[in-house]
Amino acid sequence: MKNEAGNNTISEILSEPQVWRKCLDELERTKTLETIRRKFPDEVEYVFVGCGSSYYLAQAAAATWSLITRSSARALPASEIMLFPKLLPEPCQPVLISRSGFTSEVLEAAEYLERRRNMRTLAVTCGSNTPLEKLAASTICLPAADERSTVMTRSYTSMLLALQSLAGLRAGDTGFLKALRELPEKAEASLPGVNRTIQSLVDSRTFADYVFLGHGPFYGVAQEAMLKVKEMSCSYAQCFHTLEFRHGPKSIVSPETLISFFLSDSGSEAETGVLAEVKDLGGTTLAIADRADPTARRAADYLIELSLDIPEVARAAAMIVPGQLLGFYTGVRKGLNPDEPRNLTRVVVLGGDKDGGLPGAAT
Ligand code: F1P
Repeated sequence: MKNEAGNNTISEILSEPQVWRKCLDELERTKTLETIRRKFPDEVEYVFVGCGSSYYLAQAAAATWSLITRSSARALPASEIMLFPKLLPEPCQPVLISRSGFTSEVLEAAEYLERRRNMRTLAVTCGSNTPLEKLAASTICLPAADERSTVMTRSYTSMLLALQSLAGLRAGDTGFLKALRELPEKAEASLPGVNRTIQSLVDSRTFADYVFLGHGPFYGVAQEAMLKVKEMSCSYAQCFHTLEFRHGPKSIVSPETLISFFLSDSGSEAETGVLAEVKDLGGTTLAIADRADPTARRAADYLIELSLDIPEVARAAAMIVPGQLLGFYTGVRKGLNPDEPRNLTRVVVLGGDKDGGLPGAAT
């Protein structure tokens, strides 16, 4: 395949349903999650930790954990643990998320938690034999989900699915676990239509800036969509909880701003109310839903319906894919190469510690 701009990234995005199936099958075959389930406590607060995309993944994982296991969970950037360690609740169960397993802040957090706070940590990564795996008490490795690209796409969704599966296992929620197992096949069926809709949206016009809105498990998804558009298209993008958008940020609404709504079931009426309001204010709207109600249909300039018909929390991984595609096609339209995003490297290694970083890591 000739080396067109973004070849690696688009093929990794379009491979997601197959990679999800591969990762879930491997976790099932090795019984990794059952082993992890027995090793870690139930009754403490889980704290999901990461950087960049992996922090936004942590947000979606923490919301999933709270909703599915009914026990409290939160997300923190790894740098917060480094700089404000007292923010960490005591006791808690830290879960450290890093595609590479080389990111300095995550390694520093792992070292601090394991050695200074004597906490056993669970790590989730796509790398093999990484410094993170050496530091953590247990590690979930998903090598099939790793990417050649700098930006995280299938690694975000696959690591999220692994953590959602662990939550379902912990809660004994067989319906949720079944929905996650069905997701790859259902998402594979809707992906070509989603891809075409986003391509035609980007082909139809460009936007001055982007806003992404979501609640619950879809807030971390909206955050990640914001980052994908920033990383791959160097566009200005913001993210808010949907109803928070009313409290000031809506002053920026204009036809040149594309405002994307990740619509949930639980918050559908309230979220669709904001969608209708933004449309009335003259904003350009993209609604991403499983199935859109008549109000959403009327207010959406562009509409993605995933039609997965599975419980909303199980849809989180599939909901980010339109955001990944929006960032990709917008970048290509702007003449950029999403495989080589401006100013970015695959791994952020602070202080130039060459041993700790992959080739090309920032210092
Ligand atoms: C985290 C991360 C990515 C970002 C870029 C630099 O990496 O910040 O989220 O997109 O690739 O690294 P990791 O800790 O998940 O490997």
